Amino acid sequence: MKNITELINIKYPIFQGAMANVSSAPLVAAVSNGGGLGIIASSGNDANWVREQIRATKKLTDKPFGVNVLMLSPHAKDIAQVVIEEKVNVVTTGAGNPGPYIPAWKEAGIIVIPVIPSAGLARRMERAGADAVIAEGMEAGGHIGKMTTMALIPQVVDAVNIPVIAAGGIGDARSVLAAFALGAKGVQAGTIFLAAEETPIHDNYKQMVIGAKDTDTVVTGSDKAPVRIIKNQMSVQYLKLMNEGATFEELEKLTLGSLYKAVVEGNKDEGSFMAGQIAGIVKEVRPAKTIIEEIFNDLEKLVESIDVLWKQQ
Ligand code: TUI
Repeated sequence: MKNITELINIKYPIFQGAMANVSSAPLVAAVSNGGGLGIIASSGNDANWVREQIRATKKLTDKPFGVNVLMLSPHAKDIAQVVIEEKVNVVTTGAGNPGPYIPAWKEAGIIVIPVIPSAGLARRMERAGADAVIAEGMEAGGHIGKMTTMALIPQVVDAVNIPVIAAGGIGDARSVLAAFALGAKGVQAGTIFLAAEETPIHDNYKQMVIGAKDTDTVVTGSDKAPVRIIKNQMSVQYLKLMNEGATFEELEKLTLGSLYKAVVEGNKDEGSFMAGQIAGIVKEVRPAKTIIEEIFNDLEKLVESIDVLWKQQ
């Protein structure tokens, strides 16, 4: 099995998770220039927007980068075509089954890496021709599955013969080493890049992440589409209404435009600040390259210290 850095031609086995309305050209290029794999989040944007972001990213980096196609999006089919036309290196997918698109992407020479929340879907993706899978635990921010990273990764690793990338709760060298111990060949991290210097979002969003402690995220949304966000006035109100049996429409009113309010307006009370449970370890705004290099510099020391600890048991 080829390792992930060779497969994609990147320096470090770390992907920047696609974050809706957050991971556009400036962050994506900074991560790829820093030795990881930057990934454009197409989220709900149309195919033209994605094409512009691909072209803008290419102006900022000559390194490989990816595009995430959200299966829930009404523009998924058009975006699936744009990534072929623009010769994107890597496509990741989220929130659904990309099976029907995989043959055309493979035909175009694209490396295809779906995000999956279970071993069953990982197996289906392997059969459909995926090059690797990203197994995402429910510690992650945004739309999540039901399994924890700790339980999900080894079961996905046992289920498939393609490389598994671990996502959900990845914050520093400790979680990267843990992911490798569980059998992952690489990691994907979103939350730690929210506070990257190059991330083009309102500073209040970065401060919300920096200010969050371990227990400060909550899961909103329906059972079918649970979404992890940082606790604030909006999330408290949302969960209160949900517990009182509010209708889908009433809840929808509260969340309408809430991601825009977070990312663009920095509205701390009404915004939907998607972030993972690892937000508590983010302490300052730093360049993406520094965030990546610190993880992989610390990794070697950590392996040695764990070896010593283990032998003392
Ligand atoms: O996609 C994500 N995270 C996201 S997408 C997003 S945009 C959004 N905003 C509000 C509501 C809903 C979406 C924000 N965060 N992560 C990857 C991920 N994929 N997590 C879970 C899944 C997933 C779920 C079901 C992947 C495949 C799947 O397949 C079901 C099936 O069998 O078809």
